[in-house]
Amino acid sequence: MQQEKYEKSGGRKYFLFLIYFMVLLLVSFCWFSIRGNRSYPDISILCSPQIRTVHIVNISQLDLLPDLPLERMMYEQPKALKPLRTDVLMVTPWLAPIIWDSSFNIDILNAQFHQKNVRIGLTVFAIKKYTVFLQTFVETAEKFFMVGHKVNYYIFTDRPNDMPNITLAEGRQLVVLKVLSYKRWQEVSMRRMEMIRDYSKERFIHEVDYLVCVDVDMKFSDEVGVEILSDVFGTLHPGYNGGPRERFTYERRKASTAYIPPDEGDFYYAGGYFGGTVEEVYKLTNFCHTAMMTDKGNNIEAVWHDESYLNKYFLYHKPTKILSQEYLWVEGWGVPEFLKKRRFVALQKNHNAIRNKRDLDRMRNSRMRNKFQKY
Ligand code: UD2
Repeated sequence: MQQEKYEKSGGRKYFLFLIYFMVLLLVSFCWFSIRGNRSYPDISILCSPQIRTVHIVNISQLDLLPDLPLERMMYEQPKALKPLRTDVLMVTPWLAPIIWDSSFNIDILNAQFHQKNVRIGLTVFAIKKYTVFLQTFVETAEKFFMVGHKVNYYIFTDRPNDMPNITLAEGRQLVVLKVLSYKRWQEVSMRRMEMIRDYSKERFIHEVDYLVCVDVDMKFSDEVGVEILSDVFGTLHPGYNGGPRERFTYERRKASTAYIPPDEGDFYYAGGYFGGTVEEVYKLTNFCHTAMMTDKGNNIEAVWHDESYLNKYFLYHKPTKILSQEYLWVEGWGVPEFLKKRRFVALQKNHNAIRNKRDLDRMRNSRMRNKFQKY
């Protein structure tokens, strides 16, 4: 009798286990089908709530695109045989535009970017004494940076209490990200790549469409708008107005991952101004940080730190847009004829006061006297 009871309950357990196993199999099938659907967006496999039936429905991502209203706009007609500027290079050999004043119509661009309802993240680091630059940076950005668009300021700092209180325009917000500081200023500058990479993955990808990554010891002095946005962009360094590539201060030691041979190179890009979609900025910063770490393991540091790795990246992953020196000039420098606007300028800073003493002594004795006087 007991034996029979035992066999009955054993059989029921076996039956329940079988049902459980089949349900698990069906759920896994649905899950992997839906995940797989990311790479084949035209097919969706949907499970009914009871998970008894599986329907195959054709939905294309293109069906979900919103209808955009067509709006009439009045502006000067572009002429195929009338170049907008003849004194500067307006497009690279890989067909990336170089952005100069008079080369674009901001009204057309604003209309396009407003339709996309973009949000732009502006990242800036103010570690240790560099917090003194924050007030001017944010105040001038409020006046000139992406006016009329949605902006998130991401301020990375080890001193959140030093953050000045600034009233922001509607649609703009300021996010303070508390991060570690490093002893050497070179390390502080280089580690920005790692932090931008990590925050891109964890946070920025969910919050903004584009990132613009700049130095803090700067001020905006004219309009910087959506004309700068593209998949991945870099900026011409103000110290080079078309010199030969072998004179660029790329990393020239073969032992470094940032090495560039003398017969390669397009432009010399500034470390203090790059950006693009969050995905592209993630790729760029990941490359630079990984390369730096490889060099660190081999006891070598590239000559211009993060800037050297950035130049290496842009050599083999060409930027889709390039900002001219209008977007990065130096306060107190003369203004050449080709420079119609100075939109973002590096402030003269007292290196002695802002960096620590030991590094300054080393700088005085090396060719690194002034970051912008590279040759
Ligand atoms: C150039 C580049 C910079 C970087 C550096 C590498 C430009 C405009 N600047 O600037 O991007 O590639 O060369 O040598 O192209 N910082 C702190 N606290 C510190 C030290 C640095 O917050 O103690 C941050 C801060 O945002 C600063 C940035 O790192 O703007 C770069 O440091 P820097 O401006 O002193 O470097 P610099 O002038 O040589």
